Amino acid sequence: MISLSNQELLDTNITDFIIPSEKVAHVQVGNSLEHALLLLTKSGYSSIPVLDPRFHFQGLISSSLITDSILGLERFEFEQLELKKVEEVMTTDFPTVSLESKFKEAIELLVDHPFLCVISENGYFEGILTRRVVLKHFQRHMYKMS
Ligand code: 2BA
Repeated sequence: MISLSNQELLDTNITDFIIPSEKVAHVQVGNSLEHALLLLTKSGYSSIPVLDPRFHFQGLISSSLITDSILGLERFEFEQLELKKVEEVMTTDFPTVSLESKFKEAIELLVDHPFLCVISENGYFEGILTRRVVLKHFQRHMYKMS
């Protein structure tokens, strides 16, 4: 059974837990796969957002999508890295949340996704909500309850 305080937690707005866009590693539409792979490698993240020049969210790019896209029949075609653009390879098949979203919705989505992109009404990229931040908040809540 869910107690009142647990219900309050589930009804909490996600806004205060967002990592803001300026702190999120990202690439822009038009960037080459080589640039994206460099950024992914340097940042240590396995997947990052793709934005347009006006900071509108377009998709996600990951190291595995990149390596898969340059895999030929017998070898990796590394020369493709500078020829292909991120928008040719990024995925658009994932859920996003809004500034109005609550923890309950976010938790359900974070089961299958390590982070969620937070998008405003006009498609502007506000930042991300990560599993780590949500789990940390839950941990704090658990200790307070015990
Ligand atoms: P992953 O890159 O697969 O990272 C999985 C977890 O490993 C992260 O979980 C974090 O706990 C740790 N980690 C990986 N790289 C790190 C780094 N450079 N610095 C500190 N910790 C690192 P979460 O923090 O829950 O992040 C979930 C996912 O959100 C990450 O998956 C990544 O795809 C994305 N992400 C997190 N912070 C980001 C940022 N500032 N910019 C871009 N993407 C970010």
